[in-house]
Amino acid sequence: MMQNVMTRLIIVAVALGAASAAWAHAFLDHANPAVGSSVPTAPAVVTLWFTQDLEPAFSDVTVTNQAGQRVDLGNARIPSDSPAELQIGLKPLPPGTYLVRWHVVSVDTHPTEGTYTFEVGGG
Ligand SMILES: [Cu+2]
Repeated sequence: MMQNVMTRLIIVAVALGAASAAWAHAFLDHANPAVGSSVPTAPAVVTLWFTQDLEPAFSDVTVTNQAGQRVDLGNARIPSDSPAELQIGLKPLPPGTYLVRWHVVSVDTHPTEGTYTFEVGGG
């Protein structure tokens, strides 16, 4: 009897472990401009690639300058042919450091968020 219960618990634990591995959260995989990078010319778009497909209604990204002002165009989008990708257009950026702040909900409904900076060089 007791052994039967233990066996069931082990089966449940293994199943949960497998499920969490299969449904990992959407973490930032890489970005362009890259995390912490310095780019010589101002990019027109910031693109983020995540480790899991995103829920468009609950996923957004903003880009601000050192004064905290928005420099993005407010047009965050997830390409229909690339559901783990999040893009946003940028205003013309003068040299400086910019903060990318993202918050997304993956298709498994788990929210994640993060920030990173990139620098546009002064030449
Ligand atoms: Cu998750």
